[in-house]
Amino acid sequence: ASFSQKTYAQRGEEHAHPLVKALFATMERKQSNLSLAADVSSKAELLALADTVGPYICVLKTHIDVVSDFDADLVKQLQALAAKHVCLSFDDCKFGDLGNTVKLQYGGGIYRIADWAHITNCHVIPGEGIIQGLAEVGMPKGRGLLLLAEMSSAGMLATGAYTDKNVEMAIANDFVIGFIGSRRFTEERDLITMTPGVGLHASGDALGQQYRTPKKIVTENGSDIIIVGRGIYGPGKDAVAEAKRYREAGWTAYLDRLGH
Ligand code: 5BU
Repeated sequence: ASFSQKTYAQRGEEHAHPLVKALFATMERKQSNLSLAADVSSKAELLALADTVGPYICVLKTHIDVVSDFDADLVKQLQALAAKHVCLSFDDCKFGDLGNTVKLQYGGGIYRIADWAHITNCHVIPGEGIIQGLAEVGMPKGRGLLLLAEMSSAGMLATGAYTDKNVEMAIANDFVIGFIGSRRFTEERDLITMTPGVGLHASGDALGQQYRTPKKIVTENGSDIIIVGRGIYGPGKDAVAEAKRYREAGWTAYLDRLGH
């Protein structure tokens, strides 16, 4: 059977990577394939959002470099919240440089992404060396990498042969656990797809973002995790109510895919 036809629980049992096993187990237990994109610019807002929405998500996605009062204590508190709510941390930093450079960026600097983010991602524009560089830092720590096989924005250039190359590289590299993209890309091994640009109402924003529904992404396209930001915490929204709604929509779309 296609991976899209299997339950998250079964895929977790059959998966070789401990991080992916843990992710699928969390998804099943919390009945959530929802990741929160917590793009807020202060430490207090980020911690408050992570704590209130934490019960409804499987992955907390950050852009840690947008937090204007970032400090080491923020990381400590985020780790504690991830443990409290049993969700994984994903920093969406989209590395894109030479293997040697990304090693420095991933393991060091002020953010020390590899020390706390279970998942990160990269563009493969420099070639396979970027995966090897990140793997040297992340593999010993049990981390996982997503390749940016596609993006959600209007006019994005990751298409056709470039997307296919991402898939080839993912299959060939154990450090890669999946993709950012809009669909399931391969049946060769169980690589997860996480999809940003998901919204129940808005069709996009003024800067190129495009939204599709959980039904389109999960039921029809076979993606595994929906990533939602402003649909949950945007102006005038009740973040807990919206998180519950997106969790329900994502999970229903998954059950529909299974034919339940
Ligand atoms: P939104 O508020 O739901 O539009 O937030 C989407 C998030 O996903 C935001 O953090 C983006 O940086 C991120 N994103 C995206 O929207 N599209 C992409 O192709 C990739 C990341 Br990769």
